[in-house]
Amino acid sequence: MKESDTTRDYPYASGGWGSLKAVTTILAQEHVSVKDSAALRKQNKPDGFMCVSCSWAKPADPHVFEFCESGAKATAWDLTSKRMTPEFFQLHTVTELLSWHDHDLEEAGRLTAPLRYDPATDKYVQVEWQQAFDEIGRELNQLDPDSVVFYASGRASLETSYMYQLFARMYGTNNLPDSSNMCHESTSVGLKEAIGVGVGTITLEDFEKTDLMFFFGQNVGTNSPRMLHQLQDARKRGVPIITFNPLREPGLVRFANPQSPVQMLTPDNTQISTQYHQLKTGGDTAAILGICKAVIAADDLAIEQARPRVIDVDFIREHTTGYEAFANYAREASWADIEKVSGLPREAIEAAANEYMKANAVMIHYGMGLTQHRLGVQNVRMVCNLLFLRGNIGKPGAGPSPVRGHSNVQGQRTVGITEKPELAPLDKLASQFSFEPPRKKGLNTVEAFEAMLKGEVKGVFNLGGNLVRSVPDRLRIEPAWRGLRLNVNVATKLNRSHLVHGEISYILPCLSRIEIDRQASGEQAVSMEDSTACMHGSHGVAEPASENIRSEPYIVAGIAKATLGTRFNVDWDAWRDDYSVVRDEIAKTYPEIFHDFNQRMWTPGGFHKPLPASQRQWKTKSGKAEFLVPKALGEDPDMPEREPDALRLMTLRSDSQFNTTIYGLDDRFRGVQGSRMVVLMNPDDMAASGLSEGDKIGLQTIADDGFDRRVSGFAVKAYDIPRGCIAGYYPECNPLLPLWHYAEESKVPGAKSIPVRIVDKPGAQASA
Ligand SMILES: Nc1nc2c(c(=O)[nH]1)N[C@H]1C(S)=C(S)[C@@H](COP(=O)(O)OP(=O)(O)OC[C@H]3O[C@@H](n4cnc5c(=O)[nH]c(N)nc54)[C@H](O)[C@@H]3O)O[C@H]1N2
Ligand SMILES: Nc1nc2c(c(=O)[nH]1)N[C@H]1C(S)=C(S)[C@@H](COP(=O)(O)OP(=O)(O)OC[C@H]3O[C@@H](n4cnc5c(=O)[nH]c(N)nc54)[C@H](O)[C@@H]3O)O[C@H]1N2
Ligand SMILES: [Mo]
Repeated sequence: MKESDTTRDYPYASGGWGSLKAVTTILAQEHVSVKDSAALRKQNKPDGFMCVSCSWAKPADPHVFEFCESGAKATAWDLTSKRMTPEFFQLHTVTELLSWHDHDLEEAGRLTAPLRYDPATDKYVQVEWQQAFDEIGRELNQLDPDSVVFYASGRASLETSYMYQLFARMYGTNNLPDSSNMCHESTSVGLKEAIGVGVGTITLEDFEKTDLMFFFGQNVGTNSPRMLHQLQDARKRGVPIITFNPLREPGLVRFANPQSPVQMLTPDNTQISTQYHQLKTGGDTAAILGICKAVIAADDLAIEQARPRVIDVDFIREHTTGYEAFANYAREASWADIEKVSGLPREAIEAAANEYMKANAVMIHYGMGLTQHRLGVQNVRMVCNLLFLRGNIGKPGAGPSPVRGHSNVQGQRTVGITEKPELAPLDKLASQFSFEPPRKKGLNTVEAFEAMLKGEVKGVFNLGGNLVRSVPDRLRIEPAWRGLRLNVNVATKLNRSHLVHGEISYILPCLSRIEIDRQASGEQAVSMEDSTACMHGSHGVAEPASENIRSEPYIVAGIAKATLGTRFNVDWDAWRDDYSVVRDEIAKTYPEIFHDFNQRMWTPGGFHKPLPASQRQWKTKSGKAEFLVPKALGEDPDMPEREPDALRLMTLRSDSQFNTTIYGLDDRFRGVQGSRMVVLMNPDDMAASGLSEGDKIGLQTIADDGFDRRVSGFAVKAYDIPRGCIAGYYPECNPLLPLWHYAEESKVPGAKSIPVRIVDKPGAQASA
């Protein structure tokens, strides 16, 4: 058993000099000019652009450099002076480019002109914009709308997203999957059921009022580093932070603030986690249940001894349903089971419970470590159960905090990108635009690929993203993707999904949000929603990468017009020329959220979307906040009990990537260098399998559907991770993740627990 409730020293604090050095390195690598690098000063500022990396909140009073290492890398990646011109595509066939590494494809620079695949030469060839729009419109009109999928990756603005969903619905389908289908959909489903809104309820001010924070399965130092500012301030006030994570993540252990030179020169950087519990992968329901069990036991004892109650009796009585059933389940659960599934000793869980019982206002931050499991939705419900016990929602300093991924992934949902008709304001759209929107449920991401494997999907429109890399089961998906009739890609850079072309494939290069967007009515701004449900305006500051690239609204409007003609009551040209007109329409559709949108978008710190749950109003089925009795402690129906050597593989991000965009091959925080083909493993598991550091192995998925999923060439690296759990990188490991291995209620792929076995051990015959 690992020592689990102390925090050992770690040589690589996150932030700090290493981080500044990484920023200057990437600026040099991308040949970003001094003039353009000045853009960094405008990042996440009220008069500048909103970062294209993560969706963490943007404060009203930003720091001088309100960006982090990851954000600076993302900016440099877009501002690169490298270009992928039509001449580049004349020199390289698609077949040749398919052999390039993901990193090299994007590293070759920004796309500069619209391109169409030419089967005769196997090359992408430049076309005129209008020609592209016309052909795409013609093709779409020949396809059955239900056989076309409109994916959105999460970066596109509120304006673009609103236009996109309207276009898809006027065209005739609710097939509007997005990246959150692989990400926080477990949150959208779980929180909606439990508290009536599918998003977190905390804001930045809550950090000043909280007196305890938890982290479950979120890697702040790598994936939302600007949040470290709030964590550090809270730690200075003495707020404890309790982390549950199988890996000892350096970014959750300590933080050196690069904006504080004094701190960087002294070893006295801030300790982040005051308790660090290395639970087993998939052990969160068990661990949270253990905390709840300890709280309920303490409350039972208080009743017996006639002392003040431990649970918030008034909150539970007035605001919740299902408490008794849940409490009984927790009372009856055995510590032996909880210890076994969580991999944590009872004392460790009780130590966390003791802090919880002392605190008056508690926030729970969480990420992919909770959502990307077969029981991902249940994990989210367990977070709510724990919060409800002491009324930790709808009061200052308390609440659930799902830390979102893409910079506008939450906002896309807010303005109608969803495959679920009940979540879109269809009646409103019908009257606003005098048309009959489709009412049939659309396909989410997993369903879109299930349908594609059956040959039912003929066209895919990708508003960003790199689906052949980011979705599960790459080896099954790529051949199906090749069978598409139409593949339209709006993108800033070339990626593999563009190269695995269909019969007719387009690459339509778009502006990055960092760039100045000039339209007929002048320079345009756009807007997005951050992880705390605040809306922000953003305007570009850098010159566009090419004169021949277009904004996302321009491209969506152009294709919508070419497809729909004058059949509908939308002046797409007017929307294209002036985005404030689009914002007026958004305000009409959603007056409570977006009234006076054009003025309010420049509110410092953003304007907040009203969330009934934060006022203790519950838009749930029962009208109350709902406790849930978990259906299983941690049981993963795909994890074979019968195979004792089975390992659970979690797939992770490094600090040198943004999803499928690979900036570099190092993972500085985890001490991995020069290759992403690495498996992190407990030294005892290595010994038991006869492996030494650096040995090359293959992994094979344990599944009995007759499809052999394996990836070879991983180097073994000893790591501080519980036995039976291993870690590798996403997207390299995606061929191992079966498409059907997902959370039942949300269909989020179980990317954090793939059952695998080791194959191709050194010295052994390759196994069958
Ligand atoms: N630099 C950078 N920033 C990013 C991204 C990026 O790729 N690079 N991606 C963006 C996107 S789209 C998203 S969704 C977010 C993702 O950000 P996160 O939610 O932090 O996602 P991951 O990096 O996938 O890993 C999450 C953490 O979960 C832990 N974990 C794995 N399994 C379990 C488990 O069973 N239980 C618990 N408690 N923990 C577990 C892992 O050790 C890891 O520390 O980041 C966003 N920000
Ligand atoms: N095994 C495993 N699989 C996972 C995950 C995991 O943890 N493990 N995480 C999942 C998660 S959380 C997510 S969010 C998905 C992400 O999946 P995707 O949305 O498919 O992937 P991204 O890598 O975010 O998309 C990158 C591409 O977007 C384009 N792009 C970049 N900026 C812009 C822009 O401003 N506009 C447009 N139009 N295009 C742009 C570029 O061409 C770039 O190549 O992957 C999921 N897949
Ligand atoms: Mo994500």
